[in-house]
Amino acid sequence: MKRISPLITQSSFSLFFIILLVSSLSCTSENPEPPTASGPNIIFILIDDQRYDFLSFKNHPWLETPNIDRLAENSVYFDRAYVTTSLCSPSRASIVTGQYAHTHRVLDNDTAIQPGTPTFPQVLQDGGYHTGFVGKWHMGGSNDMPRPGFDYWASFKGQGPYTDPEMNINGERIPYEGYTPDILTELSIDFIKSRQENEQPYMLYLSHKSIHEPFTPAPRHAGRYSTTEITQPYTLEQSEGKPQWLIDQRKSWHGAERDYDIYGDYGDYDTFFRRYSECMLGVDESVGAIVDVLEELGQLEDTVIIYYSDNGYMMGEHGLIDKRVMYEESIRVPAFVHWPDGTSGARMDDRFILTVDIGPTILDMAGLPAPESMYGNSFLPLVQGEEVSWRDAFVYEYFMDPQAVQTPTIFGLRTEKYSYMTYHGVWDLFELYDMEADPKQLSNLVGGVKYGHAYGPFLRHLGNQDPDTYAIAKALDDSLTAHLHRIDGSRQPRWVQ
Ligand SMILES: [Ca+2]
Repeated sequence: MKRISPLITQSSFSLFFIILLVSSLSCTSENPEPPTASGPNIIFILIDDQRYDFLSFKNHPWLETPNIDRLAENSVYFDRAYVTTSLCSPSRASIVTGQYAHTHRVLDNDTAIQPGTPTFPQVLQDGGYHTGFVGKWHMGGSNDMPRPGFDYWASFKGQGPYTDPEMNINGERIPYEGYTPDILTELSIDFIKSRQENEQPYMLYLSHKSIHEPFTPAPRHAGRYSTTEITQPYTLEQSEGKPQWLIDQRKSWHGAERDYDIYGDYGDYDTFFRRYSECMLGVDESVGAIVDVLEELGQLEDTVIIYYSDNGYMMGEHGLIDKRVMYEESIRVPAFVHWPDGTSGARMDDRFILTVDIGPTILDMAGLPAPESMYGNSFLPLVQGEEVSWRDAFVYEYFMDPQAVQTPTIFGLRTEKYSYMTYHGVWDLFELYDMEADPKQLSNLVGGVKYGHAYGPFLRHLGNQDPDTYAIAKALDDSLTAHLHRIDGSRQPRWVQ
């Protein structure tokens, strides 16, 4: 038997230690300093329930939003910005994860994001950004504790109140007095100012709870529009060619034929509309205050400001109030990017951008790769005026909410020309609108189908009764299915199979 000489053994032993030592030294030298980030400061402002046309910038006849207008006029304004699902928490989850609701599975206003799901704030923090969150998080019921990915946290439970909120500041609950949107603004300004002595870039996520119900304007704005003449939308009375479930909804708590007493004691349509509008004045002042502090610090030109809303709002169109449905007032939102040093000038862009694009875009601005789990695309090339191929259609989905069962599960496809809406779990009409000829969505091209008591797939009845329109609808239907499959979705969601 060959024996190992003690000398060799000793040498091997010493060598082993030398390797260990070198390896240990090498680990120490590679053990990184915290990553450094070199991207711009980024402020993401999210408004709650602001519909796309609710800005004086968008030619609203009497609403006053001078501060947002001033910013929007000097921005790349996205005139066709949409949400992929029109409900607060599911939409907010799509924003932070870059995923559709069928993937992140925050399908109602109580569910939390699954632990471990990559979010853009987490990637920013890991990439060396200092990250702050101020306002309504709402994903996870009444849990107001700091979420992963944030160095600074100032939030509250659920929707939070409009006045005197108990704020959770970095894990400690502190009572505040005053109008919540003002308090969120002050905390945001404190955050911005606190970062001035630090070269590390920051990302501030200001997540307003306004202009959500119960519409509660700041005391200084209450009554501002009390004498303003309110005009109801001319689509309010229109119900011909609509699905029966939607006609029935007119009398529900999300319908225009009820008492407008959802959460607040509005009593009538005019009061309902006026209070929603007066809430917007507080949001406008908030944006103005953020702009003022950046100007004061000489940072308005090189700070990215992204403005978006988590969903739109029906104000009586088609007899509905609230959101959830796929009509434009519910899914289209105001959106712009103000970044004079990073863009090639103010302009209007009419390509489809989506909530799921926000995370990838912010990470792109920060010079960080988006996780593969994010479905959306960075619209930074659009902001910078580059020629890129871009989507010409997108999927919309909404999953029936146990707290609002009058709206069924929806799968839809919005293309440049058409808006196609299918309903899951109800025997009823689908909807198809030619958006070029009928932007207010009055004439349902498949609304004349006699469904009766025949039941069975809607498209089969359409094919029997109107072959020409069937050809259009079938192509859209196939495209919807293909689009859903590309994002790992299905019109037969796995959890109901
Ligand atoms: Ca909302």
